Amino acid sequence: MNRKRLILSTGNSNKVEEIKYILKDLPIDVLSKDDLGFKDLEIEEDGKTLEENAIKKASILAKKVEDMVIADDSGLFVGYLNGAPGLHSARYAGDNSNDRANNIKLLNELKDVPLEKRDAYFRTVIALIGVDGKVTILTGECKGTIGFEPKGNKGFGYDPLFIVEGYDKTFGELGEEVKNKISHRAKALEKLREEIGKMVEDE
Ligand code: ITT
Repeated sequence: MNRKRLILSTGNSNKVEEIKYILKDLPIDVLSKDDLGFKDLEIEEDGKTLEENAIKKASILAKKVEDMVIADDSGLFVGYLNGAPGLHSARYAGDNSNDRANNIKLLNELKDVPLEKRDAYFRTVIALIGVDGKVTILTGECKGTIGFEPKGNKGFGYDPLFIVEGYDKTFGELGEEVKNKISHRAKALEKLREEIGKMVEDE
């Protein structure tokens, strides 16, 4: 029997690495859209929620392949900033922004805000589209605090600023082995693993 394939609809190579690492023991082949030659497939994220964006990213690619597809839409929600950058985490510092510019903007927005008011959480929403077109949503969250300066050079995005609850260290310092066990994405992928396990068993 051919091994099943799961295609990742994301242009973010850091996410691809994390997802492949977390799902490495599943009895399926995990491939990115770049692996399949869809590198140039740009999908505008114009939804009003992470869910809408995740479903849009997954369904556009699902129409082009005959395999299961997932997309991940994630954001950092800071309490003091009423949930910003949230849905706009990727482009917080402007349309052509990058991780560094986003981190600088976040630090500026929280200038002089004391530690006890710097609570935040990451949220990941994964949309899974089965070969029958069925959509399943899986979510994960991770709580923490925004630090006063970047620490550590592991991970990506806001990781160097995000001090993980119960660890006293940023994801940038903790590194992939810890992050991929406890992160928002790891939690959503743990649920995905169960769903896919069921699908593989059912056949
Ligand atoms: P795709 O849409 O192609 O998957 P993206 O980078 O645009 O890639 P999102 O729309 O989900 O991804 O944007 C989320 C942004 O939030 C991302 O660019 C990072 O800046 C940040 N982010 C997401 N997950 C993160 C994580 O695990 N650690 C740190 N920052 C993260």
